[in-house]
Amino acid sequence: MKNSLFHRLAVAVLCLFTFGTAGANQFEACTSEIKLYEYSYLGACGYEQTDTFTLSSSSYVTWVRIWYDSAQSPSGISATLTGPGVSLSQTTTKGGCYAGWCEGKFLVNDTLPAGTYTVTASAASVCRNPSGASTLVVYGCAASTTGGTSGSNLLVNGDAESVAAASSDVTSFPGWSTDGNVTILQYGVGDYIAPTSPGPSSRGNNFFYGGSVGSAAASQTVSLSFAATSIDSGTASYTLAGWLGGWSSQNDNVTVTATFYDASQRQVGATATIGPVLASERGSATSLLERSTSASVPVGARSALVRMAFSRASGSSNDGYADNLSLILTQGGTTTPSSLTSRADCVFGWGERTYPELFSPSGAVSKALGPYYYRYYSQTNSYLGITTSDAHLIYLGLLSGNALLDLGVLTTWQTQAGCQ
Ligand SMILES: [Ca+2]
Ligand SMILES: [Ca+2]
Repeated sequence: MKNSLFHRLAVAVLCLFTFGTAGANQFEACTSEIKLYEYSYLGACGYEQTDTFTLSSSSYVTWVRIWYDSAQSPSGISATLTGPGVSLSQTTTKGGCYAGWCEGKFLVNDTLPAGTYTVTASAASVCRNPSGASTLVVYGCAASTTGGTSGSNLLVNGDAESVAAASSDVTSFPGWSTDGNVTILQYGVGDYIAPTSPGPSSRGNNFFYGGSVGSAAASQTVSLSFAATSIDSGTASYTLAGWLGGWSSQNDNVTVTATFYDASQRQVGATATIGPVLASERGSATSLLERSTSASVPVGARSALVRMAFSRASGSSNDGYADNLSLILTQGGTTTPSSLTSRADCVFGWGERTYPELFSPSGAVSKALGPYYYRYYSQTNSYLGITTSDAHLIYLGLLSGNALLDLGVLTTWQTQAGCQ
């Protein structure tokens, strides 16, 4: 016998997930389009034209411009774009023309992961542009200024996982501008913090620390323009959160701040701060403690500068430690209580570690949409989420025949997963 409530909920969630996936693009449009890559020459004239471009970090790509000779290809050109997780073919949209050369607009409008991409234009008319304009230009937003979405972490590489497990110091990594001293290191290397030290249950491989200097800092700017209307009506709020700590009885520490700026780069409102976490708060144990602060986003804010500053008190290593940093903006009444989302995130992380055959790749970004909070796993085409109204764990994927499966109350799974 069909449970009608279950059925209605399943249909609702199916629609929601479908909308959430398809609708992601409209929320992540660039607030200020820039050239991500520029190349003056695309192959040689006379046969299929192929070239590559590289994105050094995950970026929102709006479109790729391919200049072509309109006299030779009066009806435009067709092209393909292939790379990590993408394979697109289309006839380019005709843009502006100059001296017989026209821009073919290859539309992407999606977030592309870091990597090398290949553009192939099947027209002999694509070659060096005699007007001097670059033949191949990739437009979009650097990931650190991507618009973002309500309810999801706006920080790029807030978890230090954008690089492989760092068995030795890594001082150059995506997302952050650093002074060259902030360092990513793997848990368990040397005498630093261990995988089993008190801290987040879902901590990945790596954490941030301050290197071997007295002061070290890293920062990134995130755009808040996607929520401009809510911000200016005073109904947007933010939560700055992270796990912060240090080593043994030393008072080496890290402080994380978020400073808000308006469209003219003038500071607005108060700066949000979490940390420092000193040795007394850690019971002199090498560990990470969760810290967060929430408030209304200052009216007029269009961007936030998030900065982690490490300070050394003892020894040679600057042992302020940080991981799982997040800045989350919520609009109107759709706020999910952060304690619920952090509990859900912990269970999601446990699910990823325990059932990689169901939930891959691990570390998917959590998203809030309406009364749901969930992660989508592209490799296994499945969802793991919660209903925020009654805090039930829900699954949708191959194992459930792509129907919603209610897995019961979250608290049961917290216990199973060892989450607080
Ligand atoms: Ca981490
Ligand atoms: Ca130290």
